[in-house]
Amino acid sequence: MVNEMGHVGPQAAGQASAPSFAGLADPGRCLVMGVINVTPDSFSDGGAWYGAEDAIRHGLELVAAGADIVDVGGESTRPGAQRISAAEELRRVGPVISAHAAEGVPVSVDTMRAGVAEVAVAAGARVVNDVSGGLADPAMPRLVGKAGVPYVVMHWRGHSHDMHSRAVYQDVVREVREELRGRVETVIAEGVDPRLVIVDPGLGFAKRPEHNWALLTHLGTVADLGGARPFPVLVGASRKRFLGRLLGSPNGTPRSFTACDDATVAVTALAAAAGAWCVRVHRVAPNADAVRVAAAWRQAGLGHADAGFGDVADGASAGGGHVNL
Ligand code: PMM
Repeated sequence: MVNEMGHVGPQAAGQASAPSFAGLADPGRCLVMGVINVTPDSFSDGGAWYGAEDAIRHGLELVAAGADIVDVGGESTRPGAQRISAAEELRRVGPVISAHAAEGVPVSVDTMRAGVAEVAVAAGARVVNDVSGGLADPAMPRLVGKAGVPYVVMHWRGHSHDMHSRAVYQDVVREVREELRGRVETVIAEGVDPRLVIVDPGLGFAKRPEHNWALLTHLGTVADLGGARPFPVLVGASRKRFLGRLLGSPNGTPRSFTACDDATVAVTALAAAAGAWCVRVHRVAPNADAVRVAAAWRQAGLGHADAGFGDVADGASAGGGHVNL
């Protein structure tokens, strides 16, 4: 299929069959990506799997619980986080990636650095997940293009230490889509195969709660990037602060991160029913159930013109009988 950028695009995420990528499962439903943060300071699980042995054990537990892929990251992106060196990042993620690859587990590497991505792919990572969408390290798109692996291009406006000041939008859905579109055009021009591009609205990254909700209810708009066909979408809502705020106490105290796992499952069900390609989550088992429920929901709706609800906030009915992306 050809999208507005004039490129052959990926298979539409909102079609009955999801896009498939070599080396990744293709179960015909939204995939579940289990998070392994090999960091002392990630906002939701910092320090829990900081040592390689703990991280490897945790990752294999995530796989046993139903993860289709594990996402290994060594650098915290929590609001206010300072950067670490590339050497330290590699020291953290290298052994964890190798150990999972040796077990045949599909691994993505969560990194903004081309040098780290290169070593990670050589160690067996099958996806590069770049929260900066190629902005933090201009060498990244070319490296990913050469490696020929799927590339998650997330919407990002700058490093974590001051991202809150950048959370200013007139129309967040339109602006995120346009900025992502610019990034996708650039990475394709740098050599990334358009069929290997996955987009991500970047929930919580230079986004206030109302921005996250608007993006979640317009995943289809974000995914199509203004073109004829959507790109696959990855959604990373798990344990994020906007869920804690929603569920906080009447005096305004947010819920703790780990007490937001049920809310994460609710978002997973909605996003998967809306056609998301993958959800990135900390607790895998209930989210693995939720994507199966959503797949049955979508399947049952196929062929029934009144079964969908399109981009939720528009109240539009989905033409294909299931929720459109
Ligand atoms: N969020 C975090 C880290 N990596 N990657 C993608 N593609 N999308 C996200 O939303 C995302 C990410 C931060 O969350 P964590 O610290 O709990 O891992």
